[in-house]
Amino acid sequence: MMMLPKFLGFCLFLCIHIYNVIVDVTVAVATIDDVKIEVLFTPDDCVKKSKKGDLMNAHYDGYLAEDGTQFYCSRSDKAGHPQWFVLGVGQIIKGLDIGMNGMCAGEKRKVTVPPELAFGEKGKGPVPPNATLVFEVEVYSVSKGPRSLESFRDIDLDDDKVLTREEVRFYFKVEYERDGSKPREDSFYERMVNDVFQKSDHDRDGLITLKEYNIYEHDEL
Ligand SMILES: [Ca+2]
Ligand SMILES: [Ca+2]
Repeated sequence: MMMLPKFLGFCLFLCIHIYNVIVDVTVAVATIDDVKIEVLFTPDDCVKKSKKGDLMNAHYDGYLAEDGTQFYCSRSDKAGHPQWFVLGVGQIIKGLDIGMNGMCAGEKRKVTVPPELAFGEKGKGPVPPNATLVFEVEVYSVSKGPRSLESFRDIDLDDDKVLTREEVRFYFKVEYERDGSKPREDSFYERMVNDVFQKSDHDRDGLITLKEYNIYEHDEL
């Protein structure tokens, strides 16, 4: 006679489980098409366009679509420096990973992102639950990002399978100036290096191993 409640309990567990799976599927429905992209400005020379894995430098302002409240401004964050990030690998919210694809240096866009591709039903900090967000982004530079095995080998000058700050800095400098961009002051590259080590040197020993570096490739292996 005790079988029935047990069975019901199991069924309940199963039903909740199935419900969760269905909810998960529902949440994942938002797609690339749900990100609205408006190009506000395109420079004359707009040949080299961003793609997944590229290292980008950009300013972005974030607003709530509902009432236009500004919730983020990179110009007032971190002493106003534009943000460095690798595109398409989850360092920025999904909607921006999608909405900032195909941009060139100098380009400005307005990107509208549904909550599913931003902070979802929970929200985060000043962003309330289920909020559609509008970002105004301005890209300063697009360069080959430090993520492929090929670029690891390029960066690892002494071929010892770990990257030092000096190796990463040298790589950025060469990559950045390769396209004829004018040389920048050391602090410019220092910030890039800091950012990369912040995101990749997980054990904080001042070196990036192949394993730490490959975090960018996890979805391509
Ligand atoms: Ca090395
Ligand atoms: Ca390390």
